[in-house]
Amino acid sequence: MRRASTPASPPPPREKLYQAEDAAIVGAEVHRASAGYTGSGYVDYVHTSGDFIEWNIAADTGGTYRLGFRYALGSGVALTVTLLAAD
Ligand SMILES: [Ca+2]
Repeated sequence: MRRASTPASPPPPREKLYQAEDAAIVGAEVHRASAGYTGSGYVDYVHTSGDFIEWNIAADTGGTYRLGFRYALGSGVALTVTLLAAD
């Protein structure tokens, strides 16, 4: 008797964590005063405009990847942030 094969489940997603303080930082500053950050600090936008963080990420293979983005904002402060992705 031949048994039906079970389709192989996809491999679990591989996760990589990219810290802001390790990226290219323009205008902003690395700080450590506020608790709750991961890595060796966090990047604080200190100017009203023009500050940015740039990660250069090389994927192992082509395909679709999911991106998560974690940030915090101090109370009483409004900040508009734009997240851009390019290939
Ligand atoms: Ca960090």
